[in-house]
Amino acid sequence: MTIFAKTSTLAGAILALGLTAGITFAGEKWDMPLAYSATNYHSENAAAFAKAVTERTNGDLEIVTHPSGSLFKGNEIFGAVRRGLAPIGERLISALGNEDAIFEIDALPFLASSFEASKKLYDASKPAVEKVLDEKGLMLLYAVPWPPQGLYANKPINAASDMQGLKFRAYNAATSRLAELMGAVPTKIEAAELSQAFATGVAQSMISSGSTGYDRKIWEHVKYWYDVNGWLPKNMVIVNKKAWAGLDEATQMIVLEEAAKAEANGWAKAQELSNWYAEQLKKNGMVVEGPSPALKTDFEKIGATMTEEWLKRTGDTGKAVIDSYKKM
Ligand code: PCA
Repeated sequence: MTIFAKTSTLAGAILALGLTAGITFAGEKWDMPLAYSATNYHSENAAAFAKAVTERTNGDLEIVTHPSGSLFKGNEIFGAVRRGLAPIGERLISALGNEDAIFEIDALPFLASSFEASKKLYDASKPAVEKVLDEKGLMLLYAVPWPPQGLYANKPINAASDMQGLKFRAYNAATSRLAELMGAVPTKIEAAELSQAFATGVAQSMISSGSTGYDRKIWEHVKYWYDVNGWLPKNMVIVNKKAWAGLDEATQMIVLEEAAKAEANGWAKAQELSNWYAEQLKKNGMVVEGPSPALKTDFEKIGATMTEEWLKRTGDTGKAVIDSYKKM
């Protein structure tokens, strides 16, 4: 007994020493919370970015990703990075409408509904997004889109009126508003909790990409996906400016270079996987179709209403971004 106790104390002491030594000599460790599953391309891209930074700085800056909302839940990540609880993290831009309405530009239906248009919208909105981030003590590292958004439902939907009363899983204020305009009943649920929500009947429909449907094996719960091609919201990786200032210049350069690579790789991957995801939904028994003309018209009307509402909230800033996007 005594010997065991002594040994374990000794082992503990050695371990503690090792850990301290590790922290002292191996440089800084940045935990990077992510909201989406480890196998999703956003998370894989972030993990590749983290690995590249860690290797190129020889461990002076070690970045460790935490997918699936395991460190902070999706809706906590922005606040955590802002308060410095995590130095870096990834968040869906359009879910930050409460922080600033400009972030919702990413989920205005039919404003930008292809990868090409979405890239233009990114370029047009980036200065405004970066300005707001800067005011909040944050910096943008990179942003990557989700594939085009479509309508998932547990029954055929031929017009917006078929959505009347359906429980709708929303991922931001814009999708909640869209649900309301269709007569559906929205509840905000993070992707990590999606399967549970559909399994228990808390959700019967949602708008999201084929990517999230695939990740969450949505075919176990709903049969229909209408590829309405509404918009392509983006995730962004942000860093706390105080944490950033703590890095030496050479390390900052490496992070920026790897962020640029991650952005390019992420856009390419999203595009490459877009059709593949739709095929997987089909292979697993789902009906994957374009929207009926009536549904398309309904969505376009709703999109126009939402853009108008958004312009009222963002005023000149929003208008300037839309104008510069339209000129591109
Ligand atoms: N997937 C994320 C956001 C957009 C998307 O395609 C989600 O459903 O939470």
